[in-house]
Amino acid sequence: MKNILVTGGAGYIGSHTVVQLIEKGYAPIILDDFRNSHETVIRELETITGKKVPVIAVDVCDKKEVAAALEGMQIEGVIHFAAYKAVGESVTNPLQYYRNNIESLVTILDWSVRNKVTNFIFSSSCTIYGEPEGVKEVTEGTQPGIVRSPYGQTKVIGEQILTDVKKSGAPLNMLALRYFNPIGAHPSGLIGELPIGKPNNLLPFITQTAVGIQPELTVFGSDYPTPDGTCIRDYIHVMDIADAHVQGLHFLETTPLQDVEFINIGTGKGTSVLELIRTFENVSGQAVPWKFGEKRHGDVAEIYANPAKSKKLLNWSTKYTTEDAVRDAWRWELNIRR
Ligand code: GDU
Repeated sequence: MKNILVTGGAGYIGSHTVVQLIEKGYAPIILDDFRNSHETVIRELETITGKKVPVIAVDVCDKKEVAAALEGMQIEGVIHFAAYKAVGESVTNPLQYYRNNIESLVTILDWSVRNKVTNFIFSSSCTIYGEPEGVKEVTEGTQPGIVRSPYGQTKVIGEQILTDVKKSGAPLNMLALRYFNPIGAHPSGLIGELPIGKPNNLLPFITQTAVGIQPELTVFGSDYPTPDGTCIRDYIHVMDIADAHVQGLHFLETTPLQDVEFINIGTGKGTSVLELIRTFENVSGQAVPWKFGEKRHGDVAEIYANPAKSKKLLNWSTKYTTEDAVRDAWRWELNIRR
């Protein structure tokens, strides 16, 4: 079995990817210091998969500890999720974001090159497109607009680091997957997104409002140039994103690459804020109290993926609908509140 190191493997997308790696016959090893995740996730992963999941609890930025913990291990592939991801927090605390997100990538890439890892997948984001002028459906070739948050900049710089490492002749085969808006949870309801404090993202805010933890949802902005005046995003089930990593590994294993490949991971379908609220209400039978509020600084009016490249290269497409994702997020929310 191939050992796959999954940094941030106890986190939201990481944990779902670990499940699917195990189901597809890989041997994932989680490297996570649990600063932004919960150790209970490991137990749930073992319940879902029936397998013991090895965990290395070190900070991925710590070069010495990483090297010591991985000493002698044969690692075939690395999937690097470990990073901070809150856009607003990155604006107030940019240095924390630059230090953590860049240092972790540099450390694990350096270890990977030195230890002859073959395949490497980096978590990028549609945030690297900023607000591209006059374009709503973005392809990997779309000319990006200005990227406004330090979080977004860490993804732009991360992609550049991959490119430069490849150009230097490193034999790594590398993919950067640009996720759109991940939502949903494992259909078992055992793992999902665990926002710490008040959620920043829309669907966790909706589900927390429905259970009464948040009194009311504020819809940021009502006069965007979209059919209902609210922002449009490409919401994608986290299970589909996890699957894209497994397909990504298959691709890397069979295709020696001359350059880093950058690939959109989205559904190709845009959904407005009001549409997502309505979908939630239909699926759950719960009303969500909401009101319109001010626009949120830096929000793009409308963006969704052109997923053609992911289909072609990774032989991947989504299997879950928005309804499935909302239903699974709701099951997860009810499960953690019991
Ligand atoms: N929204 C609300 N009310 C809320 C929360 C969100 O109306 O309480 C709206 C936002 O204004 C936006 C939409 O819901 O129109 C989605 O917002 P999210 O915060 O869930 O997602 P974003 O599209 O802003 O952010 C996502 C990722 C980021 C980054 C970014 C790239 O969460 O990590 O990658 O996409 O644009």
